[in-house]
Amino acid sequence: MLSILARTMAKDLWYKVKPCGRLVRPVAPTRIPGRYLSHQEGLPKLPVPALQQTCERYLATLEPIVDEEELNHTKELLAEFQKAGGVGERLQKGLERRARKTENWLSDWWLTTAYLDYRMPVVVHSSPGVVLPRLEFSDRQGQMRFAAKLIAGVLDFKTMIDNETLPVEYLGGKQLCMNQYYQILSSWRVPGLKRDSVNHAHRSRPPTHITVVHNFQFFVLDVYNSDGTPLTVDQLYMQLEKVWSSSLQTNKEPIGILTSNQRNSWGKAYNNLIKDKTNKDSVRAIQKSIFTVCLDAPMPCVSDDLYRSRAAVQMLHGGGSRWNSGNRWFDKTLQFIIGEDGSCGLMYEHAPAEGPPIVSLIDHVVEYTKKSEMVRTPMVPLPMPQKLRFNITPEIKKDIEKAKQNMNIMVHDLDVKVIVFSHFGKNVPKTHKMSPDAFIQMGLQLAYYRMYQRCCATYESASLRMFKLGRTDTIRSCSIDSANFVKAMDDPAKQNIEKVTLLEKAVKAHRAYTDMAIHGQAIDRHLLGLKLQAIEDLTSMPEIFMDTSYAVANHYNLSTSQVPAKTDCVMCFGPVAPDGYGVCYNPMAEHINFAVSAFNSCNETNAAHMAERLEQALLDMRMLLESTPKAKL
Ligand code: COA
Ligand code: HC5
Repeated sequence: MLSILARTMAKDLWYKVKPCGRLVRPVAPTRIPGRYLSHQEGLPKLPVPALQQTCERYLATLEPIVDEEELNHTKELLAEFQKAGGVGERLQKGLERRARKTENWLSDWWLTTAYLDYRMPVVVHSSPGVVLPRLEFSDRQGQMRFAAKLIAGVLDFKTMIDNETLPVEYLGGKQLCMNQYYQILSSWRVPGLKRDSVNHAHRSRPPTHITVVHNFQFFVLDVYNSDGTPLTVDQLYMQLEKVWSSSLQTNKEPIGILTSNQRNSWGKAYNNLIKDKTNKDSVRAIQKSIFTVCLDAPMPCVSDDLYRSRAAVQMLHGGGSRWNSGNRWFDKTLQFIIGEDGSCGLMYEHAPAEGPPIVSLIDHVVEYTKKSEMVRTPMVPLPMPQKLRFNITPEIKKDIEKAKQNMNIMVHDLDVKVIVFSHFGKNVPKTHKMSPDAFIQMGLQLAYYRMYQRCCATYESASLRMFKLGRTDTIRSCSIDSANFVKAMDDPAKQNIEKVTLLEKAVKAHRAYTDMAIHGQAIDRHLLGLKLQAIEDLTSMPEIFMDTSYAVANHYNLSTSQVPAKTDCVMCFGPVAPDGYGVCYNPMAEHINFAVSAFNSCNETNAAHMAERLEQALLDMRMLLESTPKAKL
């Protein structure tokens, strides 16, 4: 059989996927029944913005980041592109047709473009990490006890997913698409030679096991009793003890490190790995598990103020082949990571879902682990968790060695600084009647400008989940208004009153862009859609996409994302440009957790310096607002 069956993440349908990776007609729709579906059906469809609106807005976002000559050139290209009867109009019609025919014109394209076609390793370049507040334990018993509670907490959340009793989420007063919740458990990514795929265990055969990895050795752990009830915390604890004592050897091949490699190389190694039946069965068991739990070896000790930064890299890459990078299966959608020293968190493979569903799972699990354990444990003996075997041929060994080398290069290259900005949180911007998110983004703009004396293309994630199967669009935080503010802020010729007015204007403009983005009227996914439509139509690439301005606009020196959580956790991800920063933040009421990342191989960037500048910028902005009496405004 030439074609294989795979399930797309974007739609809850079975598709045939040809070996080339192209999706073809659905063959046997399988839909999730009940409340979920009726909610989903009530959601609006993602609109296609008007062509002229996108062209105008695109030009406006270029103004602070390209020079006048480039801007004028782009203006001409855009005029040509959008003229009546021109290429733009034709592509726009194609997009509108696609929007009529599909549930979401963007989601399949986005999944393939942003994730499945992206060939860099998922580690650092795609998969985010989450660090939980440090736990009290500092030994193996504590680690096991917490792991057992965490597993029970995730299973409790899973019950809500299975019963479709998850509370529907809201943004800006509108209900959000809940589809991503149904994609995060029992799913996995598969490497391909040119394109990856994401898969999800079939609902008619739901898995009942998780995988646990310790000292690079994987185990299948059944987490349900024969009557369908989940194992209790005590039962899970006993099972984890068994896993631990069956994996004491520390000289095992770190097979999981293969998943950290560049995707084409891993695709090739994968095909070779699963030629062996034992290996194939073991890989399948990991893939189809509900999630993975990584019981990590202790990481190097650091002082308290460096702890969070060290924990962030533990979640992002595991510290290298000497430490815990082999104690992972990076293609698994969800991996919970628990160290012996009280470090705890998770990493997730990004293709199936955005951060917010993962974080709401975390919030639930953290609350669950705080509850006292009342459940009585049945006295039935449980089977030994099954150790997964791998036959390591010389070729596989060579692939492992290569993956170790590449991983260690990535580890050395990633610079992460976590700061807890403790001076204020959402409270201060709110008292000044400003959007906290916009205030933080302006802080980032100011920090960047002070460091480089220029503005840069800036990405902030905006949720499109108001729409059926919505993922994200881009809020371009660098605007004419942000540029006016950052340039004025340190200008001694400017009065404070003028600076306040410019800050207010910049914050309002950012909030307005956010509203436009979450309502499906931003420019980036529309431009991407027009470009992909041109590829699909086999027409020549419109010049606006081959233009220097387009390259500058998509070179994000600042790649940022707000992921709010109830739990005081730190979220982190790597930069998306070799000379860029990744900045993820969790704004709480009275403090803000920031993780700033950069690459050591770039001489111009430094995560700690950027974090310091950011802290100073936010303090200076507050000082400005507080030292300028309201009466004068
Ligand atoms: N005066 C007083 N309060 C204000 C205000 C103002 N002018 N503007 C906003 N606020 C309040 C809001 O009411 C809100 O109150 P709450 O704390 O009670 O909820 C709070 O400040 C936060 O609002 P704001 O800072 O404006 O941001 P937001 O919560 O609307 O979030 C985005 C903005 C862009 C982060 C959000 O729209 C979004 O898209 N989130 C998803 C991002 C995502 O998916 N990230 C992960 C990608 S993997
Ligand atoms: C646990 C927090 C994860 C946040 C991840 C995130 O923000 O991913 C962005 C997804 C998107 O489509 O905007 C991508 N980004 C990391 C490059 C900002």
